[in-house]
Amino acid sequence: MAGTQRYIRYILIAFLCLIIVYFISSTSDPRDQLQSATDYIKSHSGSLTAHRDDEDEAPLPGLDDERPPIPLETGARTLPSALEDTDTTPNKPNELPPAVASGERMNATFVTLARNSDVWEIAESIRQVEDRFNRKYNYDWVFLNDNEFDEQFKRVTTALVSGKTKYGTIPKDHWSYPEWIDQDKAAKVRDEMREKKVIYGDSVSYRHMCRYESGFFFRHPLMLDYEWYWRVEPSIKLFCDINYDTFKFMAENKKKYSFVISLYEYVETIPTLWDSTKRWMEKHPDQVAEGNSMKFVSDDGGKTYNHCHFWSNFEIGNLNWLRGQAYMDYFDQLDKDGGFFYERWGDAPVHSVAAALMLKKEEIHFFNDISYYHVPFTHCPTGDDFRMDHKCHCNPSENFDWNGYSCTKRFFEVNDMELPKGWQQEQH
Ligand SMILES: Nc1nc2c(ncn2[C@@H]2O[C@H](COP(=O)(O)OP(=O)(O)OP(=O)(O)O)[C@@H](O)[C@H]2O)c(=O)[nH]1
Ligand SMILES: [Mg+2]
Repeated sequence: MAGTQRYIRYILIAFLCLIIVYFISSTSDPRDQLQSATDYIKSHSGSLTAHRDDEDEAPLPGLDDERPPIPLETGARTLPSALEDTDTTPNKPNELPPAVASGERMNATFVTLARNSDVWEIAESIRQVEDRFNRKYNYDWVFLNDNEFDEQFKRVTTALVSGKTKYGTIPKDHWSYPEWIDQDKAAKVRDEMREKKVIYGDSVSYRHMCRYESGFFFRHPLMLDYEWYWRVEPSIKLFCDINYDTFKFMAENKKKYSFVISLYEYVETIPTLWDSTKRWMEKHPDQVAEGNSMKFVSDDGGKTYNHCHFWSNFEIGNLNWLRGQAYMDYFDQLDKDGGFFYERWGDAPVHSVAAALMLKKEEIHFFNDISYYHVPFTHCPTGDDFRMDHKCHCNPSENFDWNGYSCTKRFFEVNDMELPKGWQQEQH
């Protein structure tokens, strides 16, 4: 019995060896396969050209002439000239910027305020920022939360960011009612705003968020290590490549604050913001800059606010400016006056009014080349050539810049800047 089993095992091994020998000897050179594929296309060029009605009987460019097969070692990047001449795919190789940019880095970080439940929306934003910019620069990313970040949030975001990631919990007293706030009065305001259907008008957490972004994020211990920040919110999009270091640009050009979209604020959310601002100006006239952008925020030399503001869900700015005496005095005035809770002051008008009044106008920059979306507005750079050169995928008909509710044209006028060529055609 044992002898028979051994005999069968020998036969099986011999059979297996035969199969292996046959397999090795029958595998042909891959170059032969490539050659025969070319021959196959050639032999079918008649049927392909039959669909073209512009050139009767003309073969597809390149398919007619005798050409050597594509050498394997060149890979897909070097196309035979026959294919380069066509206007079909594959397109001519269009160089991507280098994987990592050379040169020194600035002392800068991305910063995001988020809840654990925002993880997938912020993941989307990070991927956009990394693909279009940060994969080349590897800047850090600070995440801040009024609760502890959970493991999933940390794992997902750490995997996506090319720089270091840091996770901070916000101290309680930066995310709660200051002692001087009458909470019953604040609750009544929220009820009224709910009735009037003011957006986020009945939300307590939204108010803490706006107050935090107005006066605290730049003082978080994790932020103290940095001089520059780029704020990123969940579910934003970037539509064009950014092939230079935006932080370095800010530093070299003496910029302190920047924006991509500007618009008018809902009046119901900030009825007395300007009164508070005027109180600060009266107390600290020395903190109001000469050559500021008052004209951007007021049409009557400072008597009233025209509600123009930079949309702060995107910001690249200087943290030392926000941590400086003037901005801190301004924030303290607003905080004491209580409008974060008795109204619904947003951090966007707060940062904007501060930038407009305490910075020289040349210190505020419009990043035309950072194409951006945050629901519901898009900034898509004006000019076809620019969009092609920077591999933009935004639809220019969705550009908000020249819309009647945008304040960007006013920014150009205040700064004597020439409007970009073609802006009229892209006015919607
Ligand atoms: N940790 C924390 N983050 C918050 C809270 N509320 C908002 N945020 C974050 O604060 C930023 C602004 O909040 P959003 O809800 O985006 O406010 P918005 O941009 O005015 O409104 P949307 O149109 O909803 O985007 C985002 O980065 C949010 O993730 C909160 O209660 N806790
Ligand atoms: Mg948002």
